[in-house]
Amino acid sequence: MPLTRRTLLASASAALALRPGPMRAQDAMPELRAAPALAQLAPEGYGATPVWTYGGAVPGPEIRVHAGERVRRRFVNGLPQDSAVHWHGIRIANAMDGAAGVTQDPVPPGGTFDYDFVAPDPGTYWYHAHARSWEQVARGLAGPLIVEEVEPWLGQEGTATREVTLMLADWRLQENGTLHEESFGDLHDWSHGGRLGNTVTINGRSDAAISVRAGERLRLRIINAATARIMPLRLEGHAATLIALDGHPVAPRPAEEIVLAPAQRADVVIDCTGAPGSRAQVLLDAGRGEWVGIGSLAYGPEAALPLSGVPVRPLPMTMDHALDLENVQDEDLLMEGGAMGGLRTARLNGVDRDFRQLVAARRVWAFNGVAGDMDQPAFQVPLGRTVRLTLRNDTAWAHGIHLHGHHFEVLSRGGRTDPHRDRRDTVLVMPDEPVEIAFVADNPGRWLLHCHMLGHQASGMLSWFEVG
Ligand SMILES: [Cu+2]
Repeated sequence: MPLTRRTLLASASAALALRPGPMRAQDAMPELRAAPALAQLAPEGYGATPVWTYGGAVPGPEIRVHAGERVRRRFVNGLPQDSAVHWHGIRIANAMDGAAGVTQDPVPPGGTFDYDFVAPDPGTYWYHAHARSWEQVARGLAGPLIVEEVEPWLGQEGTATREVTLMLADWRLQENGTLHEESFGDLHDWSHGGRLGNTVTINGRSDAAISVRAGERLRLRIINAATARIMPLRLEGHAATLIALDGHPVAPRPAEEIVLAPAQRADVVIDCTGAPGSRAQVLLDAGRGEWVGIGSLAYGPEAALPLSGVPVRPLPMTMDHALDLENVQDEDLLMEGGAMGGLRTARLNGVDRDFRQLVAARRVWAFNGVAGDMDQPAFQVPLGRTVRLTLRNDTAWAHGIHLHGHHFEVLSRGGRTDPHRDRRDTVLVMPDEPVEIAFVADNPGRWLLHCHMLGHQASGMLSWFEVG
């Protein structure tokens, strides 16, 4: 048979058919399907909750890669609404960012979109819907995205022997287990602290029991996937050591209490000092210092392992780029509006409106005097320039401000230098406490900048910046 392109292809495909070896990476495009499903959020005996899921469960499947590897997923939209998937905290190629209407067209019901990107930095990340996110995330569309260190950290001297992901979510459930749908988009919620739920779950259960063995040292990857609830957390009877925030390594430090705004993550190490057969509660401050159990560490009956006894080994520091604060572009982000905020006017559809008109249009917050208009960026910056952004909260509420595509350093809070200078992708800004952050604008494109209280985002706290 003469060797032609046609026969070459025919024999190649025949060979493939005959040798069902492992699929090559470039052939595989695993599906990530969003679709309605039932989830047993409340304890057995209560009704299951109709939710929206990735892969049929809440949280969605944990995606795990090593730093520098590609994440590839064919998103399939089995929802009754347009959607898109955002990969929160990943310094991602702009076209893969999943911001519906900004970096891609929304994916219609029945449609697909292929996400294919490199995850450059190790750490604890997550993915979630970025279309009507105030509803879609509250219905369950979120999952963990874990980027492992290139050189294994787990199992080394002073590290942990095992790790557990704890994805926390906040649901507004009715007696029969269904979501309270009538209050989706409630403007009273949006103009206050956002849609707060009445049931907090860990990994999709309101009575989660995390199995542990006495004596072992654990790395906990904690993710706040709530749409509005700020979560102060404690582990009853356990001393936690903080090792990373929003994926970024920090010099290990004691953390008796961890406060996670929506979208924030913390990695902590704990020594399981409880007795075999005992239980320790995961405690959440539900407001005004009222600590409630939202799950537990459940010790198995096995005899205790010897405690590690050595200091917690830090994660390898991985960030490569340095801030150039000598030659910096200064920008401001002024937050205004909301209940008790005294906002007089803000621009909407290019025209200044009074607060009554803003309420009628369901835009009750403003960034720099603009109530969610997207025609102009908040700022533009040349590629590679360092930006120092001062976040000023002139409202009566806390806001968790998130920048897409970049990681920033927290320089100061309330006018005082931040002792830790943590690197993050989401920062909690309290009323009347300006926060200075800085980042190298090293990722070209149009990037969203918004409050991660998702009802706030939907009602005015949304803008964008352009790099390059
Ligand atoms: Cu907010």
